[in-house]
Formats: sequence, C-alpha cells, structure tokens
Amino acid sequence: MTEPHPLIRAEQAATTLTERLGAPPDVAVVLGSGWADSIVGLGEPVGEVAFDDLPGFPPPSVPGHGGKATLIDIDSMRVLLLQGRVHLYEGHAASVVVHPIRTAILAGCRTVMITNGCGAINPAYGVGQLVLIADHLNLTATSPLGGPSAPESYPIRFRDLTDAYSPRLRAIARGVDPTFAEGVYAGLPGPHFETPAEISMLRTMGADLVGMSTVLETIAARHLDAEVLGMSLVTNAAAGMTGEALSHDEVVEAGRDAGQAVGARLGALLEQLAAS
Ligand code: 8IG
Repeated sequence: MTEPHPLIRAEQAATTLTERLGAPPDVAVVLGSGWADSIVGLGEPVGEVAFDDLPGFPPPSVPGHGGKATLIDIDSMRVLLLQGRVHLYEGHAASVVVHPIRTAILAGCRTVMITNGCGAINPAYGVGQLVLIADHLNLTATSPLGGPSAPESYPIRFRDLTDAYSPRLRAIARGVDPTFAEGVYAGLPGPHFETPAEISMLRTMGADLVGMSTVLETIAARHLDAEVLGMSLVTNAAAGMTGEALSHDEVVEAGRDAGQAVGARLGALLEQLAAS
C-alpha cells in the first residue's frame, strides 16, 4: 500500500485528537526549548493526549519522554499546548516536523502561537528577552509543501508568505507590552550552532534571531490559513558576539531562569487573545 499523503495523516490524527478532547480546540501553542516551565501557572488541564496515541507522531527520541498535547481553558478559549516538538536535525522529514501543527489546525485551531529558544544576532536583544517574530528566513533548504501534491480539497502549495507572522496578532501582543521587540528569525537545520562568520553573514542578510525550528511550522500553518504569532526567547548571544563559546548547558539554564517571566507573559497574551 502507498503511504497516505501527510495531510491525510494529519486529518486522521486530528479526528483522534478531537475525539479524545471532547470538542475542537481554538488556539494551539507550540512550546519550544526554554518554554516548558512557562505553562505551569496558565490553567488547570482539562484534557491531555499523548503523542504516542495519535497517528503519524514520531516515537520519542528518548524513551518515556514523548510529547503530549494538553488542553487548558482561558475564559471561553480552548488552548492546546503542544509539548515535545521534533526537529529536522533528529532526521525527520519536513512533513513529520509539521505534523503536530497540521494536526492541531485540522482539529480546529485557527490561531497558532509558535515559540522557540534562539540565539540573538541583534545586539539590542538580551538573554531572557522575548521577541516577536516579524518575518523569517527559511534556510533549511526544504519546505513542508514539497513532495506529492495535496488532495484537491487543500489550498495550492504555491503559498504567499507575505505577512506570514500576523500583523493583527502582533498588534494584540503589543497591547500587552507596547515595548515588545520584533525581529527577523533565521531558521537553520542545525544541530550545531553557527560559526562567527555565519553569524556575520546572517546579520548582513537581515536576521536578528537564529534557531533550528519554527520556519517550517509557519509555512505549514499558513498553507492551511491559520493565523501565526511567532515568539522567540533569547537564550544566548549568537556565536562570536561575546568572545565566549556557546554551550548547550548555558542555553538550557537561561531558558529555565526565564521560565516564570515567560509564563506570565504567555498567560497575559492568551488572556488578551481570548478578549479580542
Ligand atoms: I536555544 O545560537 C538556541 N538555538 N542555530 N543558534 C541556533 N539555534 C539556537 C541558538 C543559536 N540558540
């Protein structure tokens, strides 16, 4: 038998997800590195589904540490928190990387908040700062819209990506904090960090932030006409900027230190979204 199209797989997962949650979710939040602790005070879970129970979700790379989708209510808005993103650098195809977000959107989420931990290329950004993504450079050399064409009921794959990161949602975020910085996010395959020369190149190309996620998910979400809010937590200055070497441990620690503040911001944002 031939493999079903990735969008059909996502439809199947969406059906299971909605059954398990009892009703469709409204908003999805993809939680990136450094964001795990941010959801502690957001609200009592009213539903939870392990990725293991959903078709097409890859098995966890560390046994027992698979992802899950947790549902919380913010006022009358049903928010699906997606914990346990997978990356290109784990050897997954682009279609696998975007499977969770496609599943959430096909289950009913018309708004997606995509978060990540990243390095700052723009020297104006400090470690621990949240930055709204205004636009991206997809430097992964791939697209989730490549491969066999989608079933006819789907939009064409030649998707316009003007205003991919919703100006409307960014304005709502600035309603929470008028000083919210914005920047251009460069998405690379990783998993190594950049050389200082690569960071100079990326700065010349217009990038403010650099990371290993987000761009493929945004493309997949826009293909399905969901509105995207992208938000980056700066966990380190990019390579070559401080004279110090980058260390994964420091990056993880910066994420942990920022957890509470990030959670408060995420909560305020979701409240504002629910009210708008
Ligand atoms: I967290 O400095 C985090 N992720 N490519 N470069 C890239 N990805 C990152 C970085 C960084 N920090």
